[in-house]
Amino acid sequence: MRSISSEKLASTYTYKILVLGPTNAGKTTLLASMFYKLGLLNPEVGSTLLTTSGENQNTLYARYRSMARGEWLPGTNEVSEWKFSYNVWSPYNLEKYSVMQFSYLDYAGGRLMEPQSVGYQELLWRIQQADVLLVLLDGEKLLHVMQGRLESENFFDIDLRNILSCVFQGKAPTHFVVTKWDILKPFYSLGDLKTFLLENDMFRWHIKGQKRIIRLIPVSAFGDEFAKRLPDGTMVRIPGKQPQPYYVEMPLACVLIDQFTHQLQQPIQKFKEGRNSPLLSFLGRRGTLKTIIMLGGGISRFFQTVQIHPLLMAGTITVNMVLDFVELYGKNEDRRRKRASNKTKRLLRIREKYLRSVKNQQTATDYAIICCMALVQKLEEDFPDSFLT
Ligand SMILES: Nc1nc2c(ncn2[C@@H]2O[C@H](COP(=O)(O)OP(=O)(O)OP(=O)(O)O)[C@@H](O)[C@H]2O)c(=O)[nH]1
Ligand SMILES: [Mg+2]
Repeated sequence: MRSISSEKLASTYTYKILVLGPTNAGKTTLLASMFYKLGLLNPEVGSTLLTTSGENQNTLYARYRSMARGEWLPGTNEVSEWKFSYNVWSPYNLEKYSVMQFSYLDYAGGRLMEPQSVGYQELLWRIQQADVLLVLLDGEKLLHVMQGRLESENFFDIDLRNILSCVFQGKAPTHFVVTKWDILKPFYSLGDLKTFLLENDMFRWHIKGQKRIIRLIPVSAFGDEFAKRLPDGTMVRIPGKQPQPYYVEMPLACVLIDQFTHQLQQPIQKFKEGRNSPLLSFLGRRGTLKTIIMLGGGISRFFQTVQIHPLLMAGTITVNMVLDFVELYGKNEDRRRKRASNKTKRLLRIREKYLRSVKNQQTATDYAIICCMALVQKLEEDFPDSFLT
């Protein structure tokens, strides 16, 4: 039986997310719409609930409500930290289990990113501590740049230069989140955007050769039906329509999977570099992740020195599934595209089955992991171009 202390440890295990982006990129709006979507039961994401303090909840709902009324609010322009608890709710025994925490640090862009600014050293420290870095790119601005209405140097040199040079001082998985996708989508696909970004030397040099996971995630806090964009660029609400945010939950869903994959890389590297017998080295070079872990002494021994959610490793069936799921990260694009084919339905069936067995924190964590896998799978299926590395 699992001890109480390890269950407590699991519920307080915190994933640190650092959000960076120029002013007006949509950082606060993303947070408000993500909370709106994940803070209530929603079959799209599974039987999970994101909760936070009463004060945070009021602030985020107020932000979301003004957005839904069609009030385009001014930026917040400050550094703010938000703490969330991720819970699983069982409709079978009517219990709620807290399985992990997320700390979401919204770091305004601009001057803070400049090496001479007062907070620069602290920012670098936070980048190194983060489990995942979210870099928000303003979708509307990108549209203007891609249409040649704004000099691309403005975007790359002013918005991105400082962010890229900070972000790549750390090693954490990095998600480029393209906000306001509702504005970009009628004109360009994610593939067009990926090609456009990679044509820029500075962007390509930063991305190429990186071992970390780098994703490109399109999100919309409004959805496609809520507002109309007039030719002069202003947004007007379409009467009677409500916002239908889409993909706003994906950055959070990717955190757990990408942090696990990232943590796996260290012991794998160590094993490959270790002075193993020729037979072990041979098997390690050619084997699957599971073979390497087995050769490295089993799961708990293999992960001794890295930071992983304690109950993620303990659920033997789920750890097996997660290993299969992340197996293809290091592989070439064709194989990853193959993974992104038609598996969401299967994962959703497994998710339903697991929900029935949720009865303690271990089973709740297993269920939460499957929910995240199903969402990541959906993202990759809908957008095979969302891999940047
Ligand atoms: N059409 C559309 N507009 C959006 C979306 N997300 C944000 N916006 C608009 O973009 C503007 C800026 O959003 P904010 O969330 O305040 O941006 P921010 O990055 O927090 O800005 P600062 O706090 O100044 O750093 C607001 O007027 C939002 O309504 C979206 O998904 N679609
Ligand atoms: Mg803001």
